Amino acid sequence: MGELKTVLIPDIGDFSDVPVVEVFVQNGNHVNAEDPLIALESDKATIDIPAPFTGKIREIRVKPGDKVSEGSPIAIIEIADSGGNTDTESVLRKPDSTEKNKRSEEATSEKAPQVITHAAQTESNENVIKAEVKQIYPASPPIQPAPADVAATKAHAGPSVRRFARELGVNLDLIIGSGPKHRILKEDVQAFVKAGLSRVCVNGKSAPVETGLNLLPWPQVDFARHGPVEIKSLSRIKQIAGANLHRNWVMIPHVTQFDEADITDLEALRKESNTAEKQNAVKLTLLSFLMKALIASLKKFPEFNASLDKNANGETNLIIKRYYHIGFAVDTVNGLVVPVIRDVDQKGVVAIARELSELSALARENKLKPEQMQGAGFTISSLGGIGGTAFTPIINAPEVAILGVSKANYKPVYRDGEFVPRLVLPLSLSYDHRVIDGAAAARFTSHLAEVLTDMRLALL
Ligand code: CAO
Repeated sequence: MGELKTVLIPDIGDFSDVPVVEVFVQNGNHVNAEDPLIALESDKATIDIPAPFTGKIREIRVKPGDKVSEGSPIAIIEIADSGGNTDTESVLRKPDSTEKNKRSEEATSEKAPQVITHAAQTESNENVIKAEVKQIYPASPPIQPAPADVAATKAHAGPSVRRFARELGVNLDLIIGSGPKHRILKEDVQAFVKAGLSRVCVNGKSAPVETGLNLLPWPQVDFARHGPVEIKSLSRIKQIAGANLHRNWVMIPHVTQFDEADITDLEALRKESNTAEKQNAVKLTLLSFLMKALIASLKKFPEFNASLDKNANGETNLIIKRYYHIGFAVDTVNGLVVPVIRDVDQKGVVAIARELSELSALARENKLKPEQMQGAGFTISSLGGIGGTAFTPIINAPEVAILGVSKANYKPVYRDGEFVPRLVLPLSLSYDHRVIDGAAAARFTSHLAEVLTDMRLALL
């Protein structure tokens, strides 16, 4: 039989009567030097008391709940190597000051603990995992969902730390502790939660939370150094419109759905109507038919004629408008303005065309009254008279969608076994993805294209 030595509580600083929270060993267990024997928990820190030497546990002198101070006996170990310390009665192992300082630094440090995955909990591959984790999360760990039964984890931690982790919903399997043998301390759990709160997951990896756009400053260039320049101030309309466009572009998650409508028959009807209507001096433009067709689609898909709104309790609602006021973008020398035709659903194509013409004339003369630019539920931006095949219009907040229209062109369309020339109108619908799903947007443009192809559908 080897030599028996009593292990005493070493110098644990100013602590006394510290409760034992966990005993890690049992009679007969083999322990290596530095293996934790018991854990103490003071108000400020969790302290592991390690075995001072390798050997077999012959007696345990403490149980959870006992209070101990420096010099209290913990256990009797039969030492394996009799060539070591031969002090027969007791061994008071004082951790050297460097180790003590390191431990207390670790206990109070805000440095995040390292993290492992579920599949990787064995000691053998721990170093590899630690290296991988360090690569992926150089500074701190990601938020991971805790398993349903956090207490069932095999992580190396005392009962109070487990309880603490359970209360916070932290999965201890995801933490490599900073205690001896990677024992998880309360501070490790706190650091894990802190790190999680300050990070978000992007593509499965953690990323710092940024509240602003955190952009680089705008480049300052002296253009005159590179050649002759002319300085022109922005019009008032451009300044106001620019600020609105900027806000809308930044704040609304835009998606643009592209589609095409066969307007061959519509264009024939429009041309024919214009011949007959000439006496009234109102030219029926494509835009007036578009507005009429649009009302049919808005009635079928009401969430496109809507606005997001926060109520007094901070809850977000969708306000669906049961009126149909349509804005249309007008290009003027001073910039873009958006007059509004009210109650389009109650007007015929001729009345719409008349109003379109009057309002665009007022817009170009800079004579629109504020009320003539208010109340739209949906906006059309038509560049068809100019050109282009498609574009991504910016939603006019607080609306949730805008229809861009580009130049119609004849295209070969395959019909009944042959290609036939058809006049095809490109549609570009930008929508607020917080309100409208992609499928709804595709249904909306398909429906609108159908109506434009056969305007009789607008009457149904
Ligand atoms: N495809 C092919 N031709 C088109 C067309 C289209 N989508 N839309 C209009 N046209 C034709 C018209 O038929 C007309 O030809 P005719 O004289 O032979 O009939 C010609 O182009 C001019 O039309 P228009 O532009 O004067 O009339 P409109 O009703 O179509 O448009 C208005 C009125 C106010 C929308 C337009 O003048 C305008 O200002 N458009 C610019 C809008 C804009 O800047 N949008 C960008 C905003 S940024 O998001």
